[in-house]
Amino acid sequence: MTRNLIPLPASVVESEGEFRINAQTVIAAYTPETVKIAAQLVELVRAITGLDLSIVEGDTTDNVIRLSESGSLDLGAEGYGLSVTPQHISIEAAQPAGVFYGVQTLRQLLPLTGEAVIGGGIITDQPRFPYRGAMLDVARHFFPMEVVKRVIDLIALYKMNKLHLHLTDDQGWRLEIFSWPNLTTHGSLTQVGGGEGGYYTQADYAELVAYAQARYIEVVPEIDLPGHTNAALSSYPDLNPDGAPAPALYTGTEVGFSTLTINKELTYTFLDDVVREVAALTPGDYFHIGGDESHATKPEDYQTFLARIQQIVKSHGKKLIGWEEIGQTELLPGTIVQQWFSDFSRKAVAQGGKVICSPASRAYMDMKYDESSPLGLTWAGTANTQQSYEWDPAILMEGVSEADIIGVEAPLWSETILTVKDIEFMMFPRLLGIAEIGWSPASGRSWDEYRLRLAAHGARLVALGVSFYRDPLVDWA
Ligand code: TNX
Repeated sequence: MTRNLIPLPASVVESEGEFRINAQTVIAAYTPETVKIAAQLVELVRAITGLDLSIVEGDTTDNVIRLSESGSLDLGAEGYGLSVTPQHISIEAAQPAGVFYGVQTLRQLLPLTGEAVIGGGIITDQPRFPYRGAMLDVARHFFPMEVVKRVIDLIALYKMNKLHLHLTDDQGWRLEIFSWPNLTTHGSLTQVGGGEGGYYTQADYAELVAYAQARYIEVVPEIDLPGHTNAALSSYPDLNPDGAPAPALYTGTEVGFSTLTINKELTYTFLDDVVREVAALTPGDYFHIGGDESHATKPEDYQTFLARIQQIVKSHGKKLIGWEEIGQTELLPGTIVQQWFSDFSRKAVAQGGKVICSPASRAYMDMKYDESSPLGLTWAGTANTQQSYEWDPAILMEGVSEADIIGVEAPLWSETILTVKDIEFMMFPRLLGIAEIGWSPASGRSWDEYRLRLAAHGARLVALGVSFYRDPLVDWA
């Protein structure tokens, strides 16, 4: 049954017999959500086998792929059971998300060519962590809608459920804000290296959110504050200290020079408007306020700022996420910090906070694989496929244990990333390892076993047209 699944399911028991998809096979689904997932499955099967399966809304017993939402399986909000016998394939889950993940597993069980035969067995699966994400920095270089959709398609296959979009930075503001239009009419006009930049209209962004939602992915918007704000400061002179001129747009890569004006009420009017508009576009729970590398903000101002922004985010009904630096301030209970380089997260945990793990030396998709990588940075070292796989969130920091951690995220900063091919080359295959760390049980995980599974899985990346890095540590089939 197992065909080198990534992420590895919690339990797989193989059995005799096999299911053969043929022209008479039907997909049975009973609820509006599972019918939508069934339609996605029809497309996948068509792409692989050329067969055009029909969907029946109701039961049938033979030659059927059954997708059912059932309360009887206690596998959490995202878990599923998948069984394969000669008569049927059955995917069962308490929630639609679980059905969706069962279908992602089924995709990987289908052979890439030839007859669509799937070996018998039972998979019982659920994720280790509820937050499994990737981040795309659309501020340093802007990426068009199709590129973001491609990233969504690819991360969904590996059961990731969050796409964090780094929407603003010194080099550009990438999301239309109706009440402050100059943020995009001016602030989006360039990017690192001086290219033309770009931005998403609110309609574009809503389309991305919906596209992600159909793949059970929540878009986590980040507005990076109070540093990393040159594009905003350049767009609105009044956001600068009184009398100070607005800075020019910035196309370099050095960071830590910009800050919002902390002791000015207009700053908070601005932020209330921005958070309100972004929150209104966000069906998910989270709002990321950045908070990293605010080297131009005085420490006492940083405290003041965090107190204000937490209230603003709360007033718009969202849960705040910030980069680990916010752990140095007084946090509201339930605040989430994103670890990247230090152990500031411990200070957040001591205040009742939770952690997303993105250790730069392991999980940053913009670190070079090794010195010879044509793209990427090395400030956190290099991270080959083994290094980005061989670590565990629960033993990352003293004083931060499994229960304090909501998950993992693989950020791709885009200072050196210009095209979709660049994105694919840096994310793949490392992202698969991060997805597995977020989903699969920690026990028994080993590089020696994973590298074989990954080697065989390479053909699937090829079939998907992914320009992945053929890391020489893996004996690609
Ligand atoms: C650090 S990680 C940053 C980003 C850069 C990145 C490059 C973090 C929270 N801040 O501004 O793009 O390094 O790797």
